[in-house]
Amino acid sequence: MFPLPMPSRNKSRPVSLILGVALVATLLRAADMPMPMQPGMGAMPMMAAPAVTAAVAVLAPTQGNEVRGTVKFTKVAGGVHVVADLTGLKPGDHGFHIHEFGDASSTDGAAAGGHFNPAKENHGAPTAEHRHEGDLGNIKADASGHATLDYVDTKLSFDGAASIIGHAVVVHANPDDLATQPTGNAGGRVAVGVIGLAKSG
Ligand SMILES: [Cu+2]
Ligand SMILES: [Zn+2]
Repeated sequence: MFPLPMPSRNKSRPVSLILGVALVATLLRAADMPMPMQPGMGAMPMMAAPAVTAAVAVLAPTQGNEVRGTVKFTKVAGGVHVVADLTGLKPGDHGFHIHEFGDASSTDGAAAGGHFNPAKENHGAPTAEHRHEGDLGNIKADASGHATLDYVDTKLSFDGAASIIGHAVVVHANPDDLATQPTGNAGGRVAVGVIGLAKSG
């Protein structure tokens, strides 16, 4: 083996010296750099987001359906008060859920994804200990297709990863059997509405 030719080493030394100086200069400059903040910002506490206490979903029919209405959610002691009022349904029970995505952009409601399930539970009845957070059970329409629901749900939340805000309410063509995984076998989606912030009180 021959050693590396001297000219190469002689040339490389000044280059590495320059790079070294440049690196030190960069580090010193970074240390001197002010924090990317507005003056005085660091001295003030961060503004906490106001607690969410009310939400609403306005449901619109999917293609070929006439189901529409509102679902209101209000924070109460022990849970969230759910008040729904829908029209245009076939008489009888209809699966009624909160789905994962607040996306009503597809004509069949499919963009709303599956049931909202932040706790990774199985599908179940709204009264079940273990259920998807989005499992609100069924809503029953009378002979004229009008349906109302009024109850306090102990699993729904307005806080953190479990918050229902930004997700979607979906009404189905068929009853939720409260057992079949992971959908309740409730059939097609007849109405979708995104859950948004509402004025409190
Ligand atoms: Cu559903
Ligand atoms: Zn479910």
